[in-house]
Amino acid sequence: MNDRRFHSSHWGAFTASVDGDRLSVSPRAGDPDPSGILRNLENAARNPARIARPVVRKGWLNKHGVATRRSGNDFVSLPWDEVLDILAAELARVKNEHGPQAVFGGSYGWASAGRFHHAQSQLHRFLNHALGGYVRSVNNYSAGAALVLLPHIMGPMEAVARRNVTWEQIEQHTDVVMAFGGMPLKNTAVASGGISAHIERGAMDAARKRGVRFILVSPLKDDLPQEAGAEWVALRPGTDTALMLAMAYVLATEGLHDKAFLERYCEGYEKFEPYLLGQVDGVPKMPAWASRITGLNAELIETLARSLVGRRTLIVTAQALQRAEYGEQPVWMAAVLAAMLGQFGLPGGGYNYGLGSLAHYGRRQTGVSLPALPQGTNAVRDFIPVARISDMLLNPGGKFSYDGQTLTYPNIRLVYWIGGNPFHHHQDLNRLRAAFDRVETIVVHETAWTPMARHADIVLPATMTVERNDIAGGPTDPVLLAMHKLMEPYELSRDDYSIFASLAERLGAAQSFTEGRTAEEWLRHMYGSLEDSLKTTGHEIPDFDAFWERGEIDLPQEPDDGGILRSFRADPVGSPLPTPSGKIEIYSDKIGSFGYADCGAHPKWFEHSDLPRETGEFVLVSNQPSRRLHSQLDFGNFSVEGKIHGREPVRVSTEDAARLGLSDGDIVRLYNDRGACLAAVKVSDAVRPGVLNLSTGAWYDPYEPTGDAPVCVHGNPNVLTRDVGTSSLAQGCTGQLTTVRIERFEGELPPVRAFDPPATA
Ligand SMILES: Nc1nc2c(c(=O)[nH]1)N[C@H]1C(S)=C(S)[C@@H](COP(=O)(O)OP(=O)(O)OC[C@H]3O[C@@H](n4cnc5c(=O)[nH]c(N)nc54)[C@H](O)[C@@H]3O)O[C@H]1N2
Ligand SMILES: Nc1nc2c(c(=O)[nH]1)N[C@H]1C(S)=C(S)[C@@H](COP(=O)(O)OP(=O)(O)OC[C@H]3O[C@@H](n4cnc5c(=O)[nH]c(N)nc54)[C@H](O)[C@@H]3O)O[C@H]1N2
Ligand SMILES: [Mo]
Repeated sequence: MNDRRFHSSHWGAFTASVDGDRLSVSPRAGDPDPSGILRNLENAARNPARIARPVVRKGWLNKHGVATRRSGNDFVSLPWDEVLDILAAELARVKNEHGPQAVFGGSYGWASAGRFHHAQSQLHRFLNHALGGYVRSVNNYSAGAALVLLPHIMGPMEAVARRNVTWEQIEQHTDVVMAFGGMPLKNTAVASGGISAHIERGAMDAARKRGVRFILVSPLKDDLPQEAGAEWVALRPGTDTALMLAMAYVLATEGLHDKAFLERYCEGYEKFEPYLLGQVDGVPKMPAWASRITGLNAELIETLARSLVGRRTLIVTAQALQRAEYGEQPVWMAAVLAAMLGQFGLPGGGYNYGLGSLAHYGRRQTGVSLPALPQGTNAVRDFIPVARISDMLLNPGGKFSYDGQTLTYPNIRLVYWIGGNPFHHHQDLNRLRAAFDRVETIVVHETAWTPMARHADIVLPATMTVERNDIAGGPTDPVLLAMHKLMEPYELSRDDYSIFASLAERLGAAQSFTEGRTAEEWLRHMYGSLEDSLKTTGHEIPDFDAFWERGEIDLPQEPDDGGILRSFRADPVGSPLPTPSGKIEIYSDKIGSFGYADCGAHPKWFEHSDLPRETGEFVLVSNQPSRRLHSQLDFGNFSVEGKIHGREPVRVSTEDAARLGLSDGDIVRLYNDRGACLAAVKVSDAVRPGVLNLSTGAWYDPYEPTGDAPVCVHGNPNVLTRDVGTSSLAQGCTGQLTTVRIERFEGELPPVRAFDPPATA
């Protein structure tokens, strides 16, 4: 096969042809700034890290129904039919003995692009039809705090993040962009569902050329691209709320705040101001106060605050800010600061949560909702906020707070995970291992031997997208893309759909799960429903065969209208915000009524409990990796080329490296009370002193897998991070920041075995 065919991924659309065992991948012709991450696909599909055949853990086969430690690699390979029989019987046992509320099907993760073969949709549909339901998870690791907070204070996250300020508006209208956490191009490489064109570099370049001023507030200088020409404000991580409060203090005390805007469009500024001025706690939130916390010069804070007034100013916060303890506060305080500047709802002004964190934001909306696989009905009511997985497994029957409710953790016997990697996404991996030890059975479908697959009892090999046909599209992308099958399935791997169809048959649910359709028939069916909904708005698209042949078609786009914030500005009475007061809630009676000590009725400065206090301690920033999406295809060419001696690089500031006597390529051990990992030093001027930067995504590679707290020899930061919620309000993930120590690794260097498949009998 040598013809080029169309395909798509979360990091961009492409065409590809097969060259022996490799793919030759070219970015989609219309993409002005494609991502290097595409190169991870070159050597992926026939990589030895793929899972070749279904396997079962020997220890589990001998005594299943009993919780065990799963760190060993004692797998036995069995024929598909036999494994499916064993798994169907186990699902039936758990359901009959404990009910579907003993099955955790939250299965968080990004899976891959494709509307039909979307792993979680397949799993949830299967569990609903075959078992009657499952314990689910709500929210995500990305925006755990913002998803819960924003509806209380402004409106749904989508309205604040997605349908708000666009790159087009910034190019034309904005004077100043103040970006807390930046808008790194590495992050806008990605959008779930696929991207036909990466526009962010061009947009920042054009804006800058028109004279837009970019201010980057971040511990890392490369959180904005060169093209933005930004001023770098290198604050201490975790202290943005203090900086924002001090800027607000300057506005309030110098009478620079927009009183008319606060009066007309906001609720409760007068209840917040006494806190700001120090009348409540005796601590005025003045620049000198914030200077001690943020490490920034007090005059700089004053100048920054004044320089935002009277201009079309846009405040942006990266998602990273809220992926930390008290993560609700910077999201809320950024909204208050923007409200005091009065630019909300004006083109290119106000506040856009998350702009620049993903390529979903800052674009026009697709004018039709894309078809999705129907999920059926889940009869189980129990759920967890997604990052409370270890808490749930370790505390069955335990109580926890969430968004004004007191909920109970269910008692989970079986965990079914597909399309996600908890050993990538979750914090405190040693605690996670202990939590999984409490479960009777873990089932995983995976494309490759990820650490989660190694941790399962039943491992089923799944196809990659390049081995099946699908359709890709995103909510803010103007192109619907065909994902053509490029290669045959690897070894004995099967599509998740076909695996679930076989299981459903064994559990008497074949017809309701498949509705009698093959995968190809589902694709046509889903395309048909898109055709139907477009027709109702007077749009025509070619039929499925023509679309398939062409490889892509354009979808209608919504106008760039600023969404509900713009209409609220135009008419606050006729178009109120969907909050209790109908206004921006600087003060929320509702949140106040929950009585939480860690998130009150207005934004406040809380000092993080996990930041350096002693000499020798550093803040570890574990941000998103530039060479891959999360842990996906960590064995791919582009990802591997970024490693040093096969290990993940940790960036150390030039100043700290000199003081510690470290240079490029040195292997170091990063450690704290929770765990330790090895990484390779990269000295950098882009890192604030006192900060270390180890991005996420290196596959967890424990040196002694059966030990209690083994060293990860590959460089996974989540052996170090803390597993606590953002607050009682949202219980979001707090993985971004933690305190560590660093030392040169002495002794014999252990090999990296992360990508070697386990030995299988
Ligand atoms: N310390 C720290 N931790 C973090 C973060 C952080 O900032 N710091 N960020 C967090 C964030 S924002 C997120 S979103 C999470 C991401 O966490 P995840 O989404 O869990 O990470 P991925 O590596 O994308 O996992 C997707 C998995 O799905 C598999 N997969 C792909 N296609 C298929 C398929 O068709 N079928 C099956 N069965 N499997 C498939 C891939 O091989 C991969 O293993 O991580 C979070 N973790
Ligand atoms: N290449 C690539 N792109 C991705 C992803 C990926 O895995 N790879 N993942 C995607 C996903 S799922 C998501 S949710 C988004 C996540 O989007 P974000 O959460 O915004 O991404 P991060 O890279 O974790 O963090 C952005 C920057 O915030 C800065 N930062 C960290 N802590 C602080 C702080 O306390 N204050 C300030 N001012 N800055 C801080 C860090 O320097 C970091 O580089 O990225 C998406 N984009
Ligand atoms: Mo995310």
